[in-house]
Amino acid sequence: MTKPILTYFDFPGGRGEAARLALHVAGAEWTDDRFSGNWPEKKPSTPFGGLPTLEVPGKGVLSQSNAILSYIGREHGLLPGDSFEAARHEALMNAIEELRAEAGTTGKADEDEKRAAREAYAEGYFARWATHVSAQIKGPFVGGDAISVADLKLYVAMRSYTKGVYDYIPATILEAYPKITGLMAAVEAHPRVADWHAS
Ligand SMILES: N[C@@H](CCC(=O)N[C@@H](CS)C(=O)NCC(=O)O)C(=O)O
Repeated sequence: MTKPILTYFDFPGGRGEAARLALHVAGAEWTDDRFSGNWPEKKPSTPFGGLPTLEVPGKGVLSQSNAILSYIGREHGLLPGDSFEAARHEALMNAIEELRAEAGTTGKADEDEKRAAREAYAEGYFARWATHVSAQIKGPFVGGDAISVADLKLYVAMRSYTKGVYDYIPATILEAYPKITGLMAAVEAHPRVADWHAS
């Protein structure tokens, strides 16, 4: 093996898509391994029982999406060189994982309960979260003019909302947060991101 292998489920979203985008934006040589085999069989062989993983030649298998993004960011200049500023970007990535966990609690089996949970989430947790995140964005990207792995993670996570993936959460929910929609537009306009979407 001469190139890192990024393994993730075969869909263009979630924790793995941000890492795919990061490797592509970085111009790295890498293998895009889209797992479609027997997951229960493979799961125990991963470091923490989940995907994505990044296998790095001569090093080993790295797990946890934020650690993978930080590693790619440090290796390829997609995290700021200043330690504090890099940690601020990593804090934002952690906040995205917290949002995912909270959103996960709204997936009720009963439709009425789901609607109530999603509406409360949108007006409460999500609104507070998006206000905090907006304050972290210098504009257009988190750190100002340079794109980072935190921008890519935020972009992928927020795309689920603008695509209306969550029942009972309007696809317009981000319109109240121009810093976030501005960041998404800037990520989408980045030539390497456009190239990824065209390929
Ligand atoms: N904290 C981990 C969570 C990993 C995770 O739960 N990944 C999901 C896909 S996005 C997964 O592997 N789900 C299948 C499972 O947990 O069995 C990370 O950030 O990478």
